[in-house]
Amino acid sequence: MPEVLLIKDYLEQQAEWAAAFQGFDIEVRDWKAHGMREAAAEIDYALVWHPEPGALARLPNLKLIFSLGAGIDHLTGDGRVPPGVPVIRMVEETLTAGMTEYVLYQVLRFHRAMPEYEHNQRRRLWRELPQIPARRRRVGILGLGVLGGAAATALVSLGFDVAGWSRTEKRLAGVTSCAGNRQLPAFLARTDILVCLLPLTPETACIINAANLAQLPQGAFVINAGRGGHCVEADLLAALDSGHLAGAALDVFPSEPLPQHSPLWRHPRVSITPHAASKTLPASSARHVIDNITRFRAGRAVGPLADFARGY
Ligand code: NDP
Ligand code: OXD
Repeated sequence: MPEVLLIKDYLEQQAEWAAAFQGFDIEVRDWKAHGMREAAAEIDYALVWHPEPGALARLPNLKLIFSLGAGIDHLTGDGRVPPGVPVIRMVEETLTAGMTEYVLYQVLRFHRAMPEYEHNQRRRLWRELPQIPARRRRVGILGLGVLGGAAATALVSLGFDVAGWSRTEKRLAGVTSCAGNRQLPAFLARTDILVCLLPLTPETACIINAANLAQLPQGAFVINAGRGGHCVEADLLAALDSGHLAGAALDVFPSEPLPQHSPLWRHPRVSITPHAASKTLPASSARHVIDNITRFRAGRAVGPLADFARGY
């Protein structure tokens, strides 16, 4: 009998998933449709996103849990992960490339004053704006891991002056490394465009707050593609309305979908995407799953593993 892999929302992209797993010795079932109670003992692996609390713990023979996203905050809630079952983060080239594209696009958009040109076009206003060379634009990336590191390297290749902030010091060609809370003020003070690519943990929650925003130079921009919980919305709006911040691009929100009544929707200096900076696509994420299951079956190391003590 083949082993069984459960996938969240498998049926919504069944053709893509089926093609991606074709030829691999596994039976794939939909997370919701599989009849959790009756068939619980048959499940070997699960590829999940925001599972119901306790649902994974009811699968007695689960060997590996795969997160459908790079973030694991959807699994940190009480009772979501059965003890002893390794959780593997989604780290694969297509997801990383998608985030690099998103960050490059948003940074270039602000760097080249595109929101202002678009505003002027609507007013039929022919006005050149100052052009600052990339080497004089300081980009600061909160989170210099897989995604932040790749975005930082791509920005360096375009000539930007890039720094990154992480828990531990990093060595990345052309990137100034700032580590820990002690170096956060200096990092913020030299950041014209702030990009958040942190995981959401108790230490990083609400990091985009009034006190930290005040340390950015006047006219700075904020790009948040980490998690909504990183940003205190009222503080961000106050900084935009006072003119301290010149603009924000937000992909993630504390409550998703962003509620209809949110003032962010209509704010003239905010641009919104629906948690779509980079998506987990079936073809590439299936390769990551197949690779790990193959390693697991051979008794080899799997990963990258989520570290729940660290929170990411
Ligand atoms: P990684 O785990 O590879 O990187 C996380 C980075 O954050 C590391 O550099 C880490 O430091 C740093 N960090 C964590 N905690 C702290 C802290 N307390 N202080 C300073 N730095 C800290 O994660 P990924 O790059 O793969 O993903 C990052 C996040 O991006 C995800 O958790 C998710 O929230 C978000 N994401 C959003 C998507 C979207 O579409 N909007 C898509 C994919 C991911 P160190 O290196 O020292 O450990
Ligand atoms: C992720 C996400 O964590 O899509 O991968 O948010």
